[in-house]
Amino acid sequence: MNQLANTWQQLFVNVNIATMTQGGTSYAVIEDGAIAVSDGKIVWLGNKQNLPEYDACQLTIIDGQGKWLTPGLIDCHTHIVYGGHRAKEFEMRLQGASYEDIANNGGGIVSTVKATRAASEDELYVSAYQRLSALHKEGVTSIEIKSGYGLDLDTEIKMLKVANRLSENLPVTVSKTFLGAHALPLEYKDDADGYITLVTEQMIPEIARQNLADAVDVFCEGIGFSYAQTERVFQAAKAHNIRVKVHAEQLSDLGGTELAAKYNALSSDHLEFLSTAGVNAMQSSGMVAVLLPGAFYFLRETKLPPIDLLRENNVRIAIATDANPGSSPINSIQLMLNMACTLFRLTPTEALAGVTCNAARALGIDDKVGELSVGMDADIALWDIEQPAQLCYQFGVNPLVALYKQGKKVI
Ligand code: DI6
Ligand code: FE
Repeated sequence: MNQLANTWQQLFVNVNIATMTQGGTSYAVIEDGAIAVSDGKIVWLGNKQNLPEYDACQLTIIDGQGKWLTPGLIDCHTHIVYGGHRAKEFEMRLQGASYEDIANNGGGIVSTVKATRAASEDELYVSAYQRLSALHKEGVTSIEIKSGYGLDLDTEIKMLKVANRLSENLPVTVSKTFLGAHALPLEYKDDADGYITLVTEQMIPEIARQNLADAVDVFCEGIGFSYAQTERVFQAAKAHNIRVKVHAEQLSDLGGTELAAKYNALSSDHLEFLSTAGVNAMQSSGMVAVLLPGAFYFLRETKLPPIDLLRENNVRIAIATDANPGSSPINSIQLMLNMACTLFRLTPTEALAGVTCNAARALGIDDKVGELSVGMDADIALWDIEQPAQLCYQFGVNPLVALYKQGKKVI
């Protein structure tokens, strides 16, 4: 008997595997494959014909009955912790008000800030738990959650603690992002620079001290923060050894992406107005382009991100829900797979890479998750499909059959 196979605890057989080991250029399929798992990690994978001899009595065999395995899905950009909702604003937009009009009139993000400050940690936890559960039931095993609806130190910390609690109570890895520079709170109405001083001199140091954030994000936009203000936040993050990322070029081009590239950012997100110079900066820095079709759809945007240019320059593309109460109240990663193809004309291969390997890279966790290969965590989804493109093609019938987190069956 093979020595290695002695240590196996689980073995998936009779499965086709979309390993997602090639960035977006292919599903990197293994037909009639097998995956062996030990201590929550993938220890063998390949074609069934090459399986070493193993003792079937010593391990749990999972017969996939010819179905498909993919990596557990990753939603790399969300704002799922917040109080209240913005249905009223939705109605106003239907009557002609723009997202920017509403933001400039004290609605928008600031109205969610009010509700989030008023909510207890438990209340925020309960509503965010529902949102994360919905994503998890669609196959999500890793997620990024941003703060940014507190805009004061206590509420920002409250949000990040809720994100921690979610990771303790659901089998989902949570990457936490501090987004203090999301909007200007009312108490700093005419003093954006003063607010940035609060973010850089008080919030970031305290959040770093409590180890509450894996990354720092800024909304670099006309209705958010300027290039210079964004840079001040990046400098503070750098001083505390925290990676940065940016919401940039969503409604206009302020050059936020080029700036983020200088700070070795993980990703730049939205990107509808990204320039050629921005694409070039992404290419040379290796940043991931995170596209958010839900916000594009919900805000009825018309300007597409420069997808051909991103492709030609081999910039990795990730897809995420941007789940939030204002611009994407959509807690469905499967819908994003569909919208990435229908709205952004991504291929199904690119879309699936966008919620697996490239999403992992956008979070800096691609050494552990996002593809199925030896040494990676056994975060594995089993789907009742005949080909991977079905994950993007159809929406509304959930084809997830089973979900494993570090080898443990969680659905
Ligand atoms: N861009 C977004 O898509 C969300 N935040 C941001 O900076 C929207 C947040 C909201 O409208 O509540
Ligand atoms: Fe966002």
